[in-house]
Amino acid sequence: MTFYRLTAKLLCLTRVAGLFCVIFSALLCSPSSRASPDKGASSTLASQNTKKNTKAPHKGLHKGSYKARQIISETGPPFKRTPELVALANHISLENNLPSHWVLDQLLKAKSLSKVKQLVLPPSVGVKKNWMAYKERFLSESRILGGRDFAQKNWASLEKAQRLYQVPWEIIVAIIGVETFYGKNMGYFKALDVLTSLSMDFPKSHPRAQERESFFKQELGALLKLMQTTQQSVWISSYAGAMGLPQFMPSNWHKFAVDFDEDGHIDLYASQADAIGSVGNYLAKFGWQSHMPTYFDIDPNFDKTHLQELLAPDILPSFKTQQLMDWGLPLTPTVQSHTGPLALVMLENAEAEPSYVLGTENFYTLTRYNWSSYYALAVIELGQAVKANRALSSIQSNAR
Ligand SMILES: [Ca+2]
Repeated sequence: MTFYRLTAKLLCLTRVAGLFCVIFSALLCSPSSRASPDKGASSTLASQNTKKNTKAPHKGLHKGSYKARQIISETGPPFKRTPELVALANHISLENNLPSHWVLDQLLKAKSLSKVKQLVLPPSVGVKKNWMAYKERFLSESRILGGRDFAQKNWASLEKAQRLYQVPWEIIVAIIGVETFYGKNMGYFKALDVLTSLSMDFPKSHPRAQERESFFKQELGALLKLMQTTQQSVWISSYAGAMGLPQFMPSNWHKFAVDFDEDGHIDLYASQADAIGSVGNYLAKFGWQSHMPTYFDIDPNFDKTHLQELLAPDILPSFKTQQLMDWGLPLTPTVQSHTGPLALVMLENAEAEPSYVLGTENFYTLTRYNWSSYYALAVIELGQAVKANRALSSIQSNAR
């Protein structure tokens, strides 16, 4: 996720550097529109964690699940049976219709992770966002070629998802590419540890501590429900609890995950098909519209007289094309023929002039996956690059 997070990836060769790059990236690109950074943040961490694991996968993993290159490498002291922990167990039990003694038993197995409490804090002020740096990181040659290979391997599933959900295959590939580098970086925490830590000890210094703590309690309940339903005890996640190839939070696993390879169970770690279908389903449920562009380019030298009004709705498409023209934006005939609302999206480039695009409702839908315009545009451009590379490979193959 997130973020933001850019060139820092290159610095993530060690775990310590990984922590640094998460923070650095967040500073660079965390968009103001982002109301819920956790998912994005998790993905970014996952993406940035390039450290290769060589140990055997955790023995607790359920057969057929994520067996992995990743291992659980973060731990801490176990939670004690305090009144607060018992109260949390009772709360989750009631909310999710789970046996309270079973919930408490699970929470007593969780470890308190001080690291995740640091990672969920927002970036300190002073570092400017930088779209160009962000883009450079996510549109690396290895990520583009990885997307082409992922598409090649999963072409039947991608075609099926595109047909069923009306979401372009390259968008689905790009989301999985940005989130986890096509499954290479799905995190190295136990989701139970992460979500219990963030439910019990969410940092009070966070500007929205109460809201975030409540969010993580809900996600902890959703995870426990998954654990009980599947009888799988270990779920690997990012530092914010995002899981699998598409980095779904537990509640999203319940709401949007699908058994796309029809083998009888949903596995977003080991089944690339299930991940593909689930991403398509997620975007469809959030209103993806077939054949609608995601954004239009705009000449950055447009009249800035009404810039404040234009940026006020942030990424929410709010303006008709006539309104934009009335305020002096030079719209091409193609944009003028667009019938839906548009948003003027500004992406900062550190000290350089910002970039602008006109986001459509599909652009907005992408930000429902990760509440960031930087994220959405990176996904779009990575998808375009993967699609172009695949087409080029096909031409070269046919020429041989
Ligand atoms: Ca399946």
